[in-house]
Amino acid sequence: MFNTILVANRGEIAIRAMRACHEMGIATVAVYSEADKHALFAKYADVAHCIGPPPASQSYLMIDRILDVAEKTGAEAIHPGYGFISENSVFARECEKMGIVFIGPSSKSMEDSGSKIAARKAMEKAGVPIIPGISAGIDDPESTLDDAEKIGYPVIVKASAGGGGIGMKIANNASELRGAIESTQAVAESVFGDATIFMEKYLHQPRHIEFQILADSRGNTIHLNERECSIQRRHQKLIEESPSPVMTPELREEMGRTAVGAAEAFDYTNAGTVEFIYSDGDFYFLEMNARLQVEHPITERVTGIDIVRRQIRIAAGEELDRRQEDIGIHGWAIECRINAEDPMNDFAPSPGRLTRYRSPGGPGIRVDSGVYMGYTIPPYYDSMVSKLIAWGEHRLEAIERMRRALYEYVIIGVTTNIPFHKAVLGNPHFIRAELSTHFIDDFDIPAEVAVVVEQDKVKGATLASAISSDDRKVAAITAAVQTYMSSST
Ligand code: MV4
Repeated sequence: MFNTILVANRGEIAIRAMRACHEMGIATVAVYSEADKHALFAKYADVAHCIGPPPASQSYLMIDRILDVAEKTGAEAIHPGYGFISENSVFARECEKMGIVFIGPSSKSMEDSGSKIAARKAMEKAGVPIIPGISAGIDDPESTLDDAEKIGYPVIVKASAGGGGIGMKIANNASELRGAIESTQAVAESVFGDATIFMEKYLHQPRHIEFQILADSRGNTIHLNERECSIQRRHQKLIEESPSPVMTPELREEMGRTAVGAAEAFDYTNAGTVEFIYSDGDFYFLEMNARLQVEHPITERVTGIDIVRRQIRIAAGEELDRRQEDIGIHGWAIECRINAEDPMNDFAPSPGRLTRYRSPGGPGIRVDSGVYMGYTIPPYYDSMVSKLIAWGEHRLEAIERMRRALYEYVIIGVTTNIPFHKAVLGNPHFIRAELSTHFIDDFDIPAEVAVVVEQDKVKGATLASAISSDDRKVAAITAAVQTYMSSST
């Protein structure tokens, strides 16, 4: 086993990776940008090295500096977290060359799964269902128009180097398709430096269901069931749950077996996720995420398996200690991403100082966070404050606990999306599990959030007048209190 691991990431995920290291008796090295000098993860590590003067947003992409620190500190392995260099095959290859273990798949399998067209071809060959479409780059728009007639409109044009929804365009007819080809090509070239695009049939209002994979380097690949991530806004997931409400044991068996087949076709090792799109009882491969994902804790909660500890053991060459038949599902878990952003103002980021901070607890609650009271959230990175995970014996109990925890959460100094989560968790469609990737578009956010904010104000005012009879104090408390807590807690 490794003695020292460098964590090449920031925030809650850096802490998550280091927690596993500390449990396993492994020393931790953090790298941080100038902007993260006071971040919790830099304090949490055994040693922390600054790798970044401004621009702060670039530091965690500086391959040479990260590898320098690894050499200097004698780290034998690097945990990349998610985002930043986690799916960078060049970084993984540099690690391989230097004899440093990259805690993730090989650079080769990262490359093979990274190209969407190559992945479609590989999946076709492996017998994994793919969305009806063309498994080749578009170079002749005219023949593509013929192909689209055969597939049937609407179609969607995507960048081969893309992912996460960047540079996709839907076309309802031939003239829209001409425009979609041109604009997607331009975006693909400018964002990914690769203008290769392809086309698929557009599936209306699908659900997003993904399978967690664990694969060791000795030929064992298993799945840890599915997560449903249909509640998203502009390709950013906001609420995830496991299991998926649409799943049956038979469908899970089939999709799970397919996901394992997909991972094996990429020669995949370590933890990864196979994303599917689910529509009207059919499912199709969407992409392979070659990293640990933000939403991994809900899978940990319902399977009882610590995914990060398994990542480290797999990277050290150990054999998986579980077989597929050992994997169960215990209850239901939901994750809400708590972001410093304003749901009433188009989710505009709201960085700033956390003048008060108190996270929820009690039965079934897990909070993964990288912040503390008095910490200033910098404006350079994503706006996540924490991941709030609620577990219950069944879906409704998980929802009830999540709502209770959202009302326990005290975050003052920045605007958060907590009222948005309260609104969704109280929405009848959500409670009935009528989900789709269009849920948020069909959901009147300003109206629903306004109702929650108004109700909480009344609750706050009632509480405040019980605490104080000073009008100014009551007004201040009313404004601050949107929780079960008084502002003095
Ligand atoms: C699609 C689709 C409908 N039809 N492909 C979005 C992210 C990228 N990985 C692929 N995405 C989609 N591809 C076809 N042929 C709808 C989406 C999509 C989506 C997919 C998963 C999760 C959320 C989504 C939100 C909007 C659109």
